[in-house]
Amino acid sequence: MVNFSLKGKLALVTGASHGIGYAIAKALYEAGATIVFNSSNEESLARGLAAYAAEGIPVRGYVCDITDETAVAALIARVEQEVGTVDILVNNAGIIKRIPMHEMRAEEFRRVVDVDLNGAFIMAKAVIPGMIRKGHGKIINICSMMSELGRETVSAYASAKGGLKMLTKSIASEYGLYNIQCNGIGPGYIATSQTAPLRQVQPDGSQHPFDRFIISKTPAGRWGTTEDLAGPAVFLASDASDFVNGHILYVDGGILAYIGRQP
Ligand code: NAP
Ligand code: GCO
Repeated sequence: MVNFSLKGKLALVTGASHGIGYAIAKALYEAGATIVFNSSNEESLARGLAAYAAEGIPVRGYVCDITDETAVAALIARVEQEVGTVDILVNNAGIIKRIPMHEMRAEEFRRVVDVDLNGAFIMAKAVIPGMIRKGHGKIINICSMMSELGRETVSAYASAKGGLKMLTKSIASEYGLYNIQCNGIGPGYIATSQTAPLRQVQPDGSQHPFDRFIISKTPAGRWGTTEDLAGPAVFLASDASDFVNGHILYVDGGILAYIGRQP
């Protein structure tokens, strides 16, 4: 029987107070993992802890900005002291700024890349030594459609997520010998707070044009839900994927395969 169980494993999911990170953390818990997560601030952490408690999911949460290497080192040391060595890292935390590139300030571009790419590097660098000591590890980077495609106003985000795809392949290449597998999940368009502006009903009550566009580009004819990512995350976190390495698993309802529905 293929082993999808995460029993006995410790998973750290970044930015998991809500959204995709929360759904992935819940799925890993339901597969047997112990869950720890971080938020960037106390308020979000408190909301996340309340949400897990409401569902009866025991978690430990910490405030930590993933772009702060000193804070991340302290986080991992604290997790190792309080819970154990991280077996599974899900680099989920991320931001987006939708600004036409010629209007975007360099510090805005830098911030997106700092969180979405450098943050994932910092987190992975912090957990790899423990994974080497344990003789195994799973790193799952949450990439994007924008790891493959561009679109207007998301130049920083696409640049970061494209880099995250290559960071995934780099970690897979450098640490495969230590029985560490690093893969990515590339969600399609998922209904979360991050994409809420793209689905907002127009002042005249009509559907957002981008909402209509994504539905026409998705064979399934719908936005993804955070629950659509649960199974792929459990698979990539489990022993069942021990020979899958450096792969980006697109969970996009078929967007990347489809020319789009005729209007
Ligand atoms: P979200 O609701 O905006 O959640 C993102 C999370 O990242 C927040 O919980 C936030 O933490 C955390 N975060 C941001 N900056 C951080 C920092 N410096 N340090 C620590 N945590 C930080 O977004 P989402 O839709 O769930 O997306 C989650 C991931 O999936 C992101 O990487 C996103 O790029 C990616 N993605 C999303 C979609 C989509 O359609 N929604 C599709 C493809 C990929 P707090 O607010 O709790 O502090
Ligand atoms: C956007 C969206 C996308 C999604 C996701 C798609 O503005 O185009 O926010 O970038 O977040 O990354 O996979």
